[in-house]
Amino acid sequence: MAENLMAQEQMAQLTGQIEKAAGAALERIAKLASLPELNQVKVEMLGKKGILTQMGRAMGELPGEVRPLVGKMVNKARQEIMKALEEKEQALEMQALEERWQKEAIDVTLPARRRPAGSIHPLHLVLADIKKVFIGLGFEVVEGPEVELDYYNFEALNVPKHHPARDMQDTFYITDELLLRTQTSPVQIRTMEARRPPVRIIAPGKVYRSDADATHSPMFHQVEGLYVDKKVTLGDLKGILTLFARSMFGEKRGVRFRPSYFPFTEPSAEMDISCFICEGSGCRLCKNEGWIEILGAGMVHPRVFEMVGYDPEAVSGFAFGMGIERVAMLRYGIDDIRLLFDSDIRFLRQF
Ligand code: 2NM
Repeated sequence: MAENLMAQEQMAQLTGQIEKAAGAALERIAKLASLPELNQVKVEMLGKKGILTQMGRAMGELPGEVRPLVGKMVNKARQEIMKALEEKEQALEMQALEERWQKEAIDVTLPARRRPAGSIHPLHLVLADIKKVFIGLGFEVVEGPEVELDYYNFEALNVPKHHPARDMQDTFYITDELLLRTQTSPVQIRTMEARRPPVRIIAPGKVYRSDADATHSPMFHQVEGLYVDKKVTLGDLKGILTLFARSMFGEKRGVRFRPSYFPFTEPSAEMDISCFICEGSGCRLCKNEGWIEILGAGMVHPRVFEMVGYDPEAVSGFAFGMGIERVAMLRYGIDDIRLLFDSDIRFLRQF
């Protein structure tokens, strides 16, 4: 009986302790506000000195008759605590996720950031048009070195040793024999050396002359053309270049050829087109002339043919050259060549 009483008292005490400890644990869990905190408490409660382990251990020390009941309680308390931890963990994980979603939320209805699209440089627009016309006429595009031998830039083009064009003041010399090409004609010479007629080529590219003002740049671009075959005539020159002028500047364009002089052609000419702004009546663009100079041309000089090993009695040809900047400035009404090289996007975006 006394034993029984003892056991009952012990049980009441134990139950109280268990309830208290479990209540405290549940309360603590309920107050947890973050995952790191929860993990710490979890380790604490499940660890060696943790409430759950201690409860289990205490069970072993109970007298046999109270063990089932107290054991049941302990198990219930353990389950409740485990469940509370799990639920808290889930709730906190969800909360953390919600916070992250909130923070990383993207407004997919916002307009996309604009990517600057860029545009084609006016010199490239003009060159593309020039190429298109001549490719359509069976010409091939050929390129060559910008650092040239004096031989290809002057000698083979029949430019005499003391011609003003050879002057240090006009030409960028690197050594006595090397220079920056002043025209793309050396490409034509190299091509003639390498091939037999017929030759139908255009040579676009950078050229260099020591000259700088509103209409001259020390580096600029040229397109030169060459047509060599049996029986090429001045009539072919006029026909092809007239067709080119009208494709480039409009079918209504009038053209005229004025006599000129180049050491590498004979006869030589400048080609003018009727002003596409005033149609010939006179304006600022054509300086009241009604005509605009567009290119230089001529029949290839026999001496040039001899120097590339062609027989001037067997073949003939015409050649021409134009400045791309000049054509671009005329076409787009640009009054200062430097605008083409400043790379100011406010300027370049207009084309
Ligand atoms: C021009 C004007 C006239 C020309 C001549 C040659 C070559 F290599 F065949 F002799 N190429 N380009 C030429 C002729 C260039 O530029 C105003």
